[in-house]
Amino acid sequence: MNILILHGPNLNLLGAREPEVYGSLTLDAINARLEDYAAGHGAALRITQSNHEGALIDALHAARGWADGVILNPGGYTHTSVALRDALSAVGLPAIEVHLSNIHAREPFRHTSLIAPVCLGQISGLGWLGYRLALEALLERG
Ligand code: CA2
Repeated sequence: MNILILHGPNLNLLGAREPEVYGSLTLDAINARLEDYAAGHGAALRITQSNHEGALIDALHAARGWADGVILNPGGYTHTSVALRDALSAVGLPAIEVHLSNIHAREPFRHTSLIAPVCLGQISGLGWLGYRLALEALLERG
């Protein structure tokens, strides 16, 4: 299986600030763990991080015909981006939304996701492990 992993805005700062909220692993360290897991399960990953809404949408479009599924942490765009939701809906790939922190236990503006309704499910609050569990779920689902 081929899986696209999308990391949204500011996630390139992981490990540098707010470890109590987002954990102490850098994004590279998280990606390395996911690559290890995928390699051990015969899956291929394409991983993109961008601080730009349009670049995330372009990566989704470019994955058509290659990806069998998508794992995305849309960062702040989770709560605002109709365009990202439309893109995910348009590509029609099974997707899982992941958040490092528990968005439902934080400020009210983080409680709503515009993306989750077009995903298979959402994993929130389990730190980096959420990505691995999402990968496991997509691989298990086939
Ligand atoms: O919990 C998550 O994974 C979030 O998607 C993270 C977003 C936030 O806007 C969402 O509500 C929940 C923010 C990412 C910011 O990443 C940082 C990493 C290190 C230091 C500062 C910010």
